[in-house]
Amino acid sequence: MIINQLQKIINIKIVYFGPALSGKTTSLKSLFNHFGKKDQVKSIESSINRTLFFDYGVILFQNEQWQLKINIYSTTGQDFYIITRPTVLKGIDGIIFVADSNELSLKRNLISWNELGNYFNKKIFNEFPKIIAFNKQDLLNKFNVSEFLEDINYKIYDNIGLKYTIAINGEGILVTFEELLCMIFKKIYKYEFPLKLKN
Ligand SMILES: Nc1nc2c(ncn2[C@@H]2O[C@H](COP(=O)(O)OP(=O)(O)OP(=O)(O)O)[C@@H](O)[C@H]2O)c(=O)[nH]1
Ligand SMILES: [Mg+2]
Repeated sequence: MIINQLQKIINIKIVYFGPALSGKTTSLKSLFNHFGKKDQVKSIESSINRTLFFDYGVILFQNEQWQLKINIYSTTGQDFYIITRPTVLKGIDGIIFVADSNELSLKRNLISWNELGNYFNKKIFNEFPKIIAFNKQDLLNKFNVSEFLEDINYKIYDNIGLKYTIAINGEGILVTFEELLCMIFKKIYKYEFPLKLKN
């Protein structure tokens, strides 16, 4: 988060992360669709619609004084471009981990979750605002969520939420985004608000 007191702009960065083809790009586009900004997502894709580097878009909120600029990215799930992922994760304020709920994808979700954790200091990652969005809820052959949560040792994490989404029709996408924003702001108030009162 970057707070520019002079220009009255708060910059936030949020990333959709997850295994290949879990629905990261579809989730991001669906979110922008909610705000009527679907055409404003910048994507670099292969000829078969796979994300090459990342997708990116900005959503702006404004009150009389302050502008809130939310920069939203999705990483590529293609391992060939793995080098781009830590770069996209730099300076982030929150993560939406898009899990593929297909029962055949359980292991790929676990590998991706562990990879994500390895980009951060353990303590920071445990406290970091993050939501696991179990996407593709429309599928019939889904894995058991409690199995996944047990495998990642869910209980050790603070600031973590669980949501269920169907990115192809937008179900659960906005509420997931809103909950992550709440977590991010709660964290900032907790740590920064008392400091501000001193001035
Ligand atoms: N059934 C179903 N399919 C979905 C859902 N969300 C995404 N998909 C499909 O899953 C495929 C991959 O979606 P993408 O959004 O491109 O996935 P991604 O995670 O961005 O993929 P990479 O960037 O290549 O890693 C597409 O065919 C989507 O239509 C969903 O909620 N349900
Ligand atoms: Mg993608």
